[in-house]
Amino acid sequence: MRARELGRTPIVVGDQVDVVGDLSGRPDTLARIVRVGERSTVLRRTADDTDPFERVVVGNAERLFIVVALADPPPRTGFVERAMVAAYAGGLEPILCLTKHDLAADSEFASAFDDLDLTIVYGGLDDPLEPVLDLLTGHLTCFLGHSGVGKSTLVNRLVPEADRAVGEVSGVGKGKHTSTQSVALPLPSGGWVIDTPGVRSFGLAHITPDDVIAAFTDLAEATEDCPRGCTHLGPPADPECALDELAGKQHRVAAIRLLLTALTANDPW
Ligand SMILES: Nc1nc2c(ncn2[C@@H]2O[C@H](COP(=O)(O)OP(=O)(O)OP(=O)(O)O)[C@@H](O)[C@H]2O)c(=O)[nH]1
Ligand SMILES: [Mg+2]
Ligand SMILES: [Zn+2]
Repeated sequence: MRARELGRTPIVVGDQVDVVGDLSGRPDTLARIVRVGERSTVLRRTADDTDPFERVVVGNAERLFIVVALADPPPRTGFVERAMVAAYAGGLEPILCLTKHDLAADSEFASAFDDLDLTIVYGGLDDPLEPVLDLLTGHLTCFLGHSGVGKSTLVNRLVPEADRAVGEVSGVGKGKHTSTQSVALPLPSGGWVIDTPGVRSFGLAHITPDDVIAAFTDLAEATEDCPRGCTHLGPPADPECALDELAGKQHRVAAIRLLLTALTANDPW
């Protein structure tokens, strides 16, 4: 249990904590969490884009697996972009993990992210595990995605003892989620995966365009020349944005502006 002196300090999956007391785990023993370590990364979300209350989803994760089914439920680029924004703002490396390739053989979905240097891996039931393991081994990785995309199914293949419940696809925005709590599981090959409950919405009220740009050092430097309050979207919103002056990088600028557009779209679903 948490020590009283921690007050309302949130403790989330992935946190490093100091514990005192009886750590044997025997019946009637007690250990207390007395300190939460400083987090090296923080994945945060809000309920929607106006909600002032932000919650920490996971601490210290190095990588964010954005898990998206190619069908059932149908994929949405907006969700991936928003998850990427949250990853960059929190210091995590985003990776797109596509499932259910068997249900939607030839998909154009991933091509939307061609200019974003986004690593893409297939993690569905028919896909080999090695490419997934190559990305996970030795790291703390958080799985994030809508309900029913196959997060727990993949976790069970990676950590057979995990025995995570998997469920029917209930349709985004309705029905129940199969996983209701986040759980961190050690990979046999080293590292950890965190299975999280399906997200309905992913609000970004706490993130500014500059938080996103900061993840791209070359662009961040250039934006020092932007006018105050520049949202870096370019004309017409920002006619004097310095990103427009970056020779040879306009592909990248356009790609990052897609993320910034998702951030300002105020469409948390
Ligand atoms: N056809 C097909 N079905 C899959 C694949 N991956 C998962 N499923 C099925 O999709 C359903 C939902 O899978 P889950 O692993 O429970 O999904 P989840 O993302 O953990 O869902 P929540 O816990 O609600 O967030 C199950 O019936 C799985 O068998 C796949 O690659 N192909
Ligand atoms: Mg699940
Ligand atoms: Zn700008």
